[in-house]
Amino acid sequence: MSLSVIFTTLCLLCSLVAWNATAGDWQFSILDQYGAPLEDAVVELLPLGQTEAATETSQQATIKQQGLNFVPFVSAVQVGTLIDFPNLDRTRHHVYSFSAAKMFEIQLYHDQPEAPIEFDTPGIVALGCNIHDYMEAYIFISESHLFAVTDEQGQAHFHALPKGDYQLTIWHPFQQQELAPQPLSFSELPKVSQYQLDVIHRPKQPTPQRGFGS
Ligand SMILES: [Cu+2]
Repeated sequence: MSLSVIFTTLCLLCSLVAWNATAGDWQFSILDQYGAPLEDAVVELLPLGQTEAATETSQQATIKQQGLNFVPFVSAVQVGTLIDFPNLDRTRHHVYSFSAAKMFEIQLYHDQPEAPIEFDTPGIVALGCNIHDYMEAYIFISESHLFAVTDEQGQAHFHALPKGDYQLTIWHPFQQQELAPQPLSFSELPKVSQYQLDVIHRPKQPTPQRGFGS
């Protein structure tokens, strides 16, 4: 393929992407201090000066214990969400949190715990397991209904966002400093924003040893 053909193809792809971007889309790109895409960062948009739309039904979410780890590692939920903690492993787990936003424990169990846990206070909850010390996961409990967790490419997307003023909060479990929340305006035009976060680089969940805890 000649260079000009490649270039034309790329341009065509670019224009398709641009054409596909509809008004009201806001894309966030979160990077670490070295400029590498940062996965598992929470991006929260809190509408300012607007009344939050009341949630008709209580939201539900799931954090599995699978392969001797929590899945997903980071969850973002709206305050009032009920979270289920199904155990898909053959090993029993004992899930707990000592975080102020929600203290609870689910004693040693298999399969499905008796009832989901309601997360009724905004804040951060760190999860652990009494049996497997290395197990960890985080829940970001948001006052807003607008939040997303970045993917492997460090991307978070908001679609069909109403124009207005928002307070932006970005959070990561391994952040070295808290990024101050900042007010931002959104004009309904497709927008791309990029932010950098200083994080500690460590494996998010060490690979469990075979047979450990069983
Ligand atoms: Cu466990």
